[in-house]
Amino acid sequence: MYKLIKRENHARRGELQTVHGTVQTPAFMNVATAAAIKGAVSAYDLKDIKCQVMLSNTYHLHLRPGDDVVRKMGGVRKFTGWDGPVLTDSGGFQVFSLAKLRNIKEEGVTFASHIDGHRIFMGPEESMRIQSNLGSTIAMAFDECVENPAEYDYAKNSCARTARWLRRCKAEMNRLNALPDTINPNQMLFGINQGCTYIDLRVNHMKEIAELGLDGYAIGGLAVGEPAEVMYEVIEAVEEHMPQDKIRYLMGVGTPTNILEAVHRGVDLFDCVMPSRNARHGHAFTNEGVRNMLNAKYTLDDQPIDPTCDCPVCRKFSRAYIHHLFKAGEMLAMRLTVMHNLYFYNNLMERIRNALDEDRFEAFYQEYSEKFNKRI
Ligand code: PRF
Ligand code: ZN
Repeated sequence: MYKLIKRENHARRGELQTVHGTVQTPAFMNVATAAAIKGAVSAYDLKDIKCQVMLSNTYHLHLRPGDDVVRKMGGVRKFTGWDGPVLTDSGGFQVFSLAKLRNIKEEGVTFASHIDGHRIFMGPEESMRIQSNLGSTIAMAFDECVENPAEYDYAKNSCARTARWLRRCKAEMNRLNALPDTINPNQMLFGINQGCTYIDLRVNHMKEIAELGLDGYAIGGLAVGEPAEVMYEVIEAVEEHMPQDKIRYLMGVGTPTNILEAVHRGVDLFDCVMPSRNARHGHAFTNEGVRNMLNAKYTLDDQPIDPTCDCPVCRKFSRAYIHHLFKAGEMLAMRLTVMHNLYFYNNLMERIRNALDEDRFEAFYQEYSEKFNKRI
């Protein structure tokens, strides 16, 4: 259940109560696609980096090790050792972005595995059954993430189908949650808004799915190549029609600046591979902007990555050491930089929450929205 605590203009401070713990929002979810955070970060480390929610993937875990295996091992929380809330993405997005030779029909999607090419069918019911086997706290509806750009007619038909799929997801989840041997009989379902960049499609779709009384609502199909300004316009248009008493999740977004802009427009929940992916390329997020740890200027720099950061990495290691680890190709370089970046994101959300609690989010937003984008 989502509880709205307070608002500052459109920005919202709230909490999401789940059977696996309460999530303070706005919040960032730490991406563990194949039940592992890339960069050798384990459940062991997650509390140290202020993680509240872990995110895993239906598509990846269905292919490997198989959701039947994860189920037998007690679900994704027991399997990974993370005992807090877990959100699983439905596979919709990954089927469309990773799998080859897709064939979309009313029933669902047939596609070739990106691992060995074997053909698989996934529709709303299959996605819900897999997510039920994974035993996640929150399951995402099975959707089609419409490509950008897309023809209006294509987007319109796809959107209507995603809405029909959502009803099927809801019915299947109700059935699964009521079975006697379900890992998480309280699994929640979030619906996903689509409609490409067509405002009328977006708004109609949102109005339609808002009536289903789901546990939360996501905005999907953004950050897929459209300019940031277009993304912000879509959020503004859709947000007006999102229920106030339900959590709002912007899928796969984004930079610290994108997150601030979205919180400013009324979004509560985020996930993105950026902190871990950028770290693996030596890019560290800081309060002053993005630092490239491969830069030779750090060879003899005894400062931490970010002197204002109190993460476990910044408390102990110098830029010089991390620079050396990257140059030497040591995997510790990635692990330390991923830990710092995830902490930066989770801590950014905490700073946003504190600012909202103290009625100074607007000032915080003004101070940082540009700064975070700089390359230093
Ligand atoms: N749908 C699903 N997962 C997603 C997206 C989507 O549209 C996106 C879009 N940025 C990221 N992850 N199911
Ligand atoms: Zn740090």
